[in-house]
Parts: sequence; C-alpha cells; structure tokens
Amino acid sequence: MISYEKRMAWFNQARFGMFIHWGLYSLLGRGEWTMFAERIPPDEYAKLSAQFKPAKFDADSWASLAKEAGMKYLVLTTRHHDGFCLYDSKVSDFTSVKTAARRDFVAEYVKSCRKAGLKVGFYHSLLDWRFPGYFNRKKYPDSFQAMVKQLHDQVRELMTNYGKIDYLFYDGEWIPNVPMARGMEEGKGKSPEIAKLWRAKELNRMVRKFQPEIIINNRSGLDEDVDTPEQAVAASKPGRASESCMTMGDSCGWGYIKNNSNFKTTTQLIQYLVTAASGAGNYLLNIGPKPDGTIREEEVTRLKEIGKWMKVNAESIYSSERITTHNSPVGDWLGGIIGKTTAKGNNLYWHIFRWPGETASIPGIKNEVLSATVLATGQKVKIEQTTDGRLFLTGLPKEPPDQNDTVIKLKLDGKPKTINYNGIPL
Ligand code: FHN
Repeated sequence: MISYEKRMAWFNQARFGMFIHWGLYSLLGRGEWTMFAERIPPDEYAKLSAQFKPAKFDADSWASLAKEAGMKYLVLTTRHHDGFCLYDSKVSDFTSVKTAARRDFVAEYVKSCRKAGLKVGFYHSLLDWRFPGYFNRKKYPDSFQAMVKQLHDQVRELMTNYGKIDYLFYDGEWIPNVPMARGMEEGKGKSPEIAKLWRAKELNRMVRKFQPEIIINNRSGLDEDVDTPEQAVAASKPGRASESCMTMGDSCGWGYIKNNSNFKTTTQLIQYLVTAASGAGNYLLNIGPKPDGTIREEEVTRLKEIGKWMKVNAESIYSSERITTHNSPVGDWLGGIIGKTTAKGNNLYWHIFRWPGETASIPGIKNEVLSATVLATGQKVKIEQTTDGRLFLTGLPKEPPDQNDTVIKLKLDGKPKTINYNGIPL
C-alpha cells in the first residue's frame, strides 16, 4: 500500500480547495438543513426533484473559477443528509438521473475537474434523514441497517464508476444518543461506537481496495487521514494532515441561502487561508451554487479577488511546512501582532495584515536573514538583526502594497529556527 506521506503529498502541496454544497435544498434558498429544520416530511420534500432542472449547470465554469482562485481540488456533495443523489445510483430512485434533471452531475463534475487539472473530491453523507431508523434505531432496526447498507452500496458505486477519486469527505456520522468524539473545532474523528454502527472499518477497507491512493477524512468514526475542523481554522498536529472547512456566509448554511447578509470579506478569507497554511493545514472554502447551477455574485467576486492575491503570493501558501517549537506552529505567533508567518524550505513568509509603516519588527528568528523581498512589488527591504533575535525591516512603503495581506519573503541561512525568550515560548 502506498505510504501515508506519498498519498498526502498532493494534499499538503494544495493547501486550498473548493467545497460545493448543491442539491434540492438549493431550490428552497434556506440552506441544506431545511428539510430537517422545517420538519418537511420526506414525501413532500421529494417533490422538489420535479423542479430540479438546473439548465445553467456548467461544471467547467465551477472548475475554472476554482482554478482562477488558486484552488487545487474540489469537494462536491454527491449526497447530503436529505438523501438526494447528484449521480446515477442504482440503489436509490431519489437521484438527479431518475428525476426531472435526467443528468449525472457527478460525472460532469469529475470530467471538468480533470480537464482543469484539479483533484476530485466527493462529499458523501453517512446519515440519510429519509430513514426512520436514523432517528430511532432501536424502534426501527431494519431501517437503520437499510441506511447503513445504502451507504456501503453508494460508496462502492462512487469508488468504482467514476475513475480515480482523490479525496473522500464523509460527513453526517453522528447518530442520535450515541456518544460523539468529533468536536467541530478540532474535527476529532475517533468514535468506536459510531465506527461500529456504520461498519466503517469494512467500508474504508473497500474504498481503499478500489482507490488505493485515495485520502479519507476523519468523519466515519475513524481518524483515517485528515482532521477536519469546521468553521474555525486549526493547525495540523505533527505528522497529520488537517483541513479547515468554512462557509463564506453565515455558518448556519453551506447550501444556497437566498438572503445571506453576513458574507466574510475577501480580506478575512485570505487571512483564514494564510492561518491554515501557517499551521501546515488546508483551507476548504465553500460555495453554495444557486438552483440553476450558477454561482452567486458574492462568491464569484471573492474567489476572483483571492485569485488575484494568489497570483502574486501563492508560493507562500502551497506546500507550506510546520515551524514548530514547544509543540505549536510558531507560524501562529511568529508574525507578531501585525500578521502571521508561513514557511517553506529556507524561506519564511511574513504575512503582514496590519501594515506598520516604514519599519516592521519581528522577534524570535534564530537564523541569519539573508534577504527580504516584498512579493507584491519585488522591493528588496533593508534588514537589521539584533543578537537576541529581533529583526527590523526598514525602508518599507508608508502604505501597504496589498491591503488584504502584504507578504515579505525572508530568505534564511537554513530551515527556520526560533528562539524562546527566557523560557517564555513565542
Ligand atoms: O451537517 C453538515 C452540514 O450540512 C455541512 O455539510 C457541514 C460541512 O462540513 N458538515 C455538517 C455539519 O458539521
């Protein structure tokens, strides 16, 4: 079997992906939890499939927008908790092929990702609200088992009918009245009882048999390959991959919410991406396409603006590495109050979010700094270092070259080494 390091190589290089929540719920415009939150009976909800004929769906446009933003992979909901499949499942009639749309959107999505040179990720929900056994497995044991069988059968379909799949993002592993280990902030996946009830070991063995290089996240009750903190950015743990997923708008909805007033700014989104990369983790940024398959203006604008920033600064994000001291990524601290740092090889990238003016100071670098360059302009910056590890950059422009995040590339005399001041860690 291919080693963990080899399997994770592309993922740790990528650092940035697009999450896509799209399905029948997009028609309602109130997010992907509407069926549950408004207690819509499954039969009534299923009628939406007669209206779901997204004439403007164009997977190429999704893939090219992701590529323009600097994203290296996509993760699409093949089936969310409502049970509706965006692909040709032979074990369900509730699919986009057998209802009004008459299309296998997953097949079109896979083709477009590959054409754009992007990695293919599938999101698949373990739970399915249509099964009474999900809500009360003691009262409806057969229904619960039928839901588990559907999961195994559908994951097998997805792993065998669409060519090489790069990433499997499970979700919805939690079961009423069963203790859960996964906290949203950490994405801790291990929960033996949950794994047993979903037969997760058997499921993932089958996945890896058909897709030996695939990456599996930590949401089947087993840790598998990737921690997945949600709506918060957390650093990866030593030796383990991590991916922080986040909505652009309100955290209550990943699917299309018609009137979503709280969109994060481009500046915030870039700084979340940097924070993830500073902790050697990935950032999976979500879009919720409209029912017709188009992407709303607020999301397009932000992704294009992020792409403009990435055009100049991507080297400070892709393949970022851990800088660790006392078990925490110094990148979180080394940037001081005014920003954060990411690292790669002998380079430290100082991301300055809050521009200090003509002089900037950063403590804690043990290395000799050989050069300092503003990535946005190419300006070489004057360096002064003190014997106790303080670095001063002078002759900077009065105003920030990039309001979102101006990156200064520091070439060091070796891999970044840091100083603990009088035993007080950074
Ligand atoms: O319930 C889902 C939610 O709808 C969304 O898919 C997120 C994305 O990771 N996951 C679950 C909430 O934790």
